[in-house]
Amino acid sequence: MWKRGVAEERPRVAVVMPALNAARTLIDTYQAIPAGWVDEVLLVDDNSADETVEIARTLPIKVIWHPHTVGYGGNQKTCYLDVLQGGVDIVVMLHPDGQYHPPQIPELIRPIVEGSADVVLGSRMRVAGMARTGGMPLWKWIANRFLTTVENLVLGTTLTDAHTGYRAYSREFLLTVPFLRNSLDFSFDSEMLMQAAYFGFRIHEVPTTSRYFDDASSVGFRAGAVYGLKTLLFAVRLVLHRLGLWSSRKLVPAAAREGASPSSRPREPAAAQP
Ligand SMILES: Nc1nc2c(ncn2[C@@H]2O[C@H](COP(=O)(O)OP(=O)(O)OP(=O)(O)O)[C@@H](O)[C@H]2O)c(=O)[nH]1
Ligand SMILES: [Mg+2]
Repeated sequence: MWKRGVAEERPRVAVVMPALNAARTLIDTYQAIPAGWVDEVLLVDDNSADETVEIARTLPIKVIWHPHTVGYGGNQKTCYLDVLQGGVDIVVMLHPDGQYHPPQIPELIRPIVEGSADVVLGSRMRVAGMARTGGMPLWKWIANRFLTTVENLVLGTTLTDAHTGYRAYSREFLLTVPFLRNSLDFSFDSEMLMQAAYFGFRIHEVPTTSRYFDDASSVGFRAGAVYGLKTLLFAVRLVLHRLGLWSSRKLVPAAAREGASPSSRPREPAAAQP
């Protein structure tokens, strides 16, 4: 597999970190990114109340700050816009809160580098018991299993963890999915995944570990319930769109433009899944 300096022709890889109040965990997260696998690192700060921006500026990474808070989804919009325009081929979304394990980045990007996937999810459920061992609260585990099952039924997929925050996306995927139309909040991630399946992109899962501790988890029961409900509502919207009853602009693929690879073409939505 490609590693920096090993081959001339290699994809350009960016790690993007959507941050809110990540000052305590940022440096450790950054330092755990494996040397040689990543060409650029971007942190977008969503108007943190702590020293996230000041600390990020001590690192050899690009920092963008929002003048006002927009939310986790809005933050990712800035992340993807910026790296796409810089010519990136593969984007890894890494939470700067230390929840995920940066040394697993090579495994996460491998299916895209090898041309067998467009979207790769770091699954905490691929290995039985791994999520709970990492400290995932029982209610989050149950909610995740339930939502992932519903999404599999709607999308015709066989995912084990549709709600991981550890993901890699290809340039073609990011140029096709109209992500700027997505939600500003945490349901952005659910929408990205459902769009990926609906547009017929190849989704792979690789097992990844996660840790739960105070600084790595801000989603309480209330925010989690809103997230779950919005995820279900988007699944319903997708079904209605597919049936031609209520179209959604989020499910209309964008025409790939400047910077797209020659293979990047707007895709036909996938046929109704069995
Ligand atoms: N822009 C933005 N980023 C956020 C917000 N909340 C959290 N983040 C960042 O997004 C990452 C994920 O936030 P978490 O609260 O851990 O959410 P999660 O990982 O999806 O959920 P749990 O860890 O299971 O609670 C963190 O690295 C935060 O820095 C927000 O409201 N706006
Ligand atoms: Mg977290």
